[in-house]
Amino acid sequence: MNKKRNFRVSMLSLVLLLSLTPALCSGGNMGDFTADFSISMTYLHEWMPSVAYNPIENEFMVLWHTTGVREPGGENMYSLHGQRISPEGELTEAPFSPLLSVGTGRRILPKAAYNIFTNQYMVAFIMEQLETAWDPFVTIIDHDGTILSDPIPLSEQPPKANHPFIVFNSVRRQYLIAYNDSRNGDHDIFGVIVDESGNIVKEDFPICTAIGQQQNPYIAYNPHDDVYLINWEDFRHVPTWTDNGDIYGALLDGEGNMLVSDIPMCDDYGMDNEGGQWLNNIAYNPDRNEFLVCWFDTRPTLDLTGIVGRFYNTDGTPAGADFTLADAPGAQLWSNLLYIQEKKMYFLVWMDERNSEIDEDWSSSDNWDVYAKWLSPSGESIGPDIPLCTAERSQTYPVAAYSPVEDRLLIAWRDELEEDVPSGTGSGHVTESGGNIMGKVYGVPSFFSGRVAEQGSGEPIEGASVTVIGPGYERTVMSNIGGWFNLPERFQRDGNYVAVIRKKGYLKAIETSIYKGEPLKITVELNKKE
Ligand SMILES: [Ca+2]
Ligand SMILES: [Ca+2]
Ligand SMILES: [Ca+2]
Repeated sequence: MNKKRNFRVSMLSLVLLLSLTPALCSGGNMGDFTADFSISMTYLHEWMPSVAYNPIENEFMVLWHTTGVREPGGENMYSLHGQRISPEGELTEAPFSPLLSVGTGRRILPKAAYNIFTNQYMVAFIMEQLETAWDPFVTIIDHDGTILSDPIPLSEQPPKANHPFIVFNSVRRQYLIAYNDSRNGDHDIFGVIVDESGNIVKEDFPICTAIGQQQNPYIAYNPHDDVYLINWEDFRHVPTWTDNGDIYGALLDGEGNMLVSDIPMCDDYGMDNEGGQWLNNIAYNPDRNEFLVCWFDTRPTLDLTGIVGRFYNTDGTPAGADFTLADAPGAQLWSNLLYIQEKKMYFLVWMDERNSEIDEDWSSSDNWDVYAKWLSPSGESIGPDIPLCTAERSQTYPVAAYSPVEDRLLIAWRDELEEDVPSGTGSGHVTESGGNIMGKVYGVPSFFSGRVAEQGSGEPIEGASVTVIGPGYERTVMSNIGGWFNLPERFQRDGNYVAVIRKKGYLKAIETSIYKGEPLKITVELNKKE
C-alpha cells in the first residue's frame, strides 16, 4: 500500500482449491479450465436445475426443486432451493431456499430471470394449491438470495399450470412469464407480463389455444426489436403429448400483442420421415438479429434421436429449412442452446445416451451423459462433440450459462442415484428417483483477474482500464458493469508484473505482483479525485 499515491490496493493470490486439469476434450477456442463440483447432495431428491448469470456480481445462480420428503406440510416438502456459484466453481455462501414454505403445497420448477437494473432475480415457479393442483407464481429475490417478496400469483383464476418460463425485457424493465395452462381442458399456452416489482402489467392472456395439447413454452427476447419469440411442444394432430407431436411458436411485441401466431417451426405430421418433436429451446443472436430454435427429434433419418434446429428472422419468418444440430449413435435430447456474443458462437449442451447399451428403448436408459458442442452463427459444427460428464449412471437435465469476464461456462445437471424411493410419488409424469445437482465450470484459465471498486462506498467501477505489464507481456482490459476484469492465462512467463488501473475522475492505482504460474487476483479501490 502506498499512501503517497493515495490509493489502496489489497492483493491476494488466488489459492487454488480446485484442480486445474486439462479438459477431456476442448473445442471452440476455449481453454482448458475445468472444475467439477457438487452443488447439492442432500438426503432430499434434487431435480431440474436452472441457471442464470449475474454480471454485476460475476457469479451464477442455480435453482432447483427437491422431492422425496415424506412429511406432507413439512418444511422441505417439495421445496425450492438456490446456490450462488463463482466462475471458479466455488459455492458462494450456503445454499438458500428462495421461498419460504407456505402451506402444504408442493413447489417445483424454479427459473430465474436476471434484472441488471435492480441486481435482482425474478423467479417463476409452480405451486400446488388445494383446489387446482398446480398454479404459476413469481417471487423476487435479491442478488444474494434474500427473499424480497411473497409468492405472487400470476392469474386470478387458478389455471392448473405447469412448465413456467420467464425472460427479462431490458427495454421495458418487465418480465414475460409463459406456462402451459389447462383451464380449457387440454393444455394451452398462456403468458403474463409483470413489472420489476411484480405488479401485473398485462393479465394472463392466451398465446396458443389450438386444438390438442400445447405445453412447455420457451421464450427468447430480442431487445433490438422489442419482440419475444416463443415456442412450445404442440400436439394438435395427435391425441396426447406422448404421441409424435410438433413444435409451434409465436411472435409477440413488447406489450404482449400477437404479431405472428401459430408458427409451424416443425410440423411434419403425415409426411415422409415424420418424427416426434419435444423439448424446444431458442437462442437470440444480436449480431445477426435472428433466432436459432431447436428441439429433440425422433425422425427416422436420425440415429435414434437427435437435436434439430431452424433459424428464424425477427419478424417470425423462417430463414431456411430445419437441419441437424447434434446427432450421434443413441439418443440426444434435453438441449440448452446459448448464443455467446463475445465468441460469436452458439453453445449447445444436451443429455446423451451414446455410451449406454444401444437399445431402441432409449427412454429407459440408465446411463445418460452430458455432451456439448460449439456451432458457428450459421449453424455449422465447430469441433467434435465435447463429453462434459460421462460418469456412471445417468446425468440428466443439463443447463448452461456463460460468464464473459472469465470466458467460462457453468453447466449444471442432475446426477441420478440408485435409491429406493416410495412408490406412487413424483410430480406430474416424472417418476420419483434419488438424485443430486452437480456442476462443472468449463472454459479458459485465468492469469490475472480482480474487481475495481470505489474507495469508501465500495461501489463497483465500470469501464476502468487495467493494464498489466510483465516479461514480454502487456495487455489492457476494461472492467465490466460490476467492476470485474480478467486476463486469460496464455503461457505468461514467471516474474514481476505491474498492473496500472485508471478511470477518469479517479486517482490512478498501481499494483505489483509476482507470477509463479498460479493465477493472480486483486481487489482495487480507487479514490475519487478531489
Ligand atoms: Ca411431428
Ligand atoms: Ca442420435
Ligand atoms: Ca452417465
